[in-house]
Amino acid sequence: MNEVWSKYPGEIMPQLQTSVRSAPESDMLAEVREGLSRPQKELASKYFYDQVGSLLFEEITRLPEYYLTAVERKLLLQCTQWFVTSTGCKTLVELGAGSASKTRILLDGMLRAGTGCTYMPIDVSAAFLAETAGMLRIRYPDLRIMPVNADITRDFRLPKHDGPVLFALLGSTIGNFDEMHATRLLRRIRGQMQPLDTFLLGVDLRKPTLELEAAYNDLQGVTARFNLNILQVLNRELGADFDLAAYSHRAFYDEHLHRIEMHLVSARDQVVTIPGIGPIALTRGETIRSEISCKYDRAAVQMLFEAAGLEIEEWHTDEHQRFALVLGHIRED
Ligand code: SAH
Ligand code: AVI
Repeated sequence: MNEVWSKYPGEIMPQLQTSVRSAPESDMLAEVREGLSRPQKELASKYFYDQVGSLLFEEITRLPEYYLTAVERKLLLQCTQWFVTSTGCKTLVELGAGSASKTRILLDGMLRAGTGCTYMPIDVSAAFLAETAGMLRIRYPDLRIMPVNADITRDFRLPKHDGPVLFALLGSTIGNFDEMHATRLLRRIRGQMQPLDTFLLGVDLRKPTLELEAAYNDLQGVTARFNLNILQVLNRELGADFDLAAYSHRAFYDEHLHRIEMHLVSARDQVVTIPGIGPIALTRGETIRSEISCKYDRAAVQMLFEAAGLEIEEWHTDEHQRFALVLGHIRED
């Protein structure tokens, strides 16, 4: 079954769609217009993930400075058997699945335990999602793989599936949302859950600034290329005329807000034109914020869960408390 579910009822996305957008163009245009008209110009980080952006993120996960992926992988290797047997999950629904490389640990566990039969990766990056699904179909011929091309910041529908379901949001993707949007996202997940379903969250933990800033300012400049790619996406998708050579990458940790902020810094006074938005002036040194990456501790995760109607069941972390896997369920009032 070589198809990708779309958020549009009745429509199956073509396998090789190259657009980063799963929302109609006017939504992207409206979001970009709104973000660039704020005093601190801003772009939604979901627009990083066209085919190039998705590949650059994969490269980031292999960088020595970007410890997040390696630590989370180690935790998954330690905990998967327990997660799979204790939850009895028959379906794994993963939000923002990417290449699903770490997810294979969970899929192997589900197959070993004989509980699982369905994997539903959800991602906004349509072509990359189709590739991930294709690779997994070859590797796991006995698994039902049902990719869903959707934007998790909007309401989405899931195809019919068996329960119990393990919903997973890994890789610290929750960090890319501020408190209000993170709460909304978790509520949306909570809204899809049945009483026996569980939720697995991967969060990056608060730690010294030096270590965090190194992870977002790698020496090979891959994160800088990832950051600049968002402008390329706007040029292609919206016909904007950003001159990529006139921007540079900046990432820093805000210790008060407990988050990395990633910006694109304008090298000179310049005017960018985006059809349907018009001319946008940037002064030399002015920045566009392209991403936040919030860092958590247990109390902050607990507050987030409570606000979303969820409860922490288990908290697993590594020996240096760099990253945590949090298992949760619906909170009974
Ligand atoms: N879970 C993987 C990938 C994390 S990168 C890991 O742990 O390594 C973040 C992923 O979320 C990307 O694949 C990106 O395309 C996807 N993504 C980002 N914003 C999204 C959105 N609003 N809706 C759906 N997917 C999104
Ligand atoms: C996908 N997300 C959790 C990554 C992060 O760490 O916030 C994206 C990223 N940005 C720069 N490096 C990686």
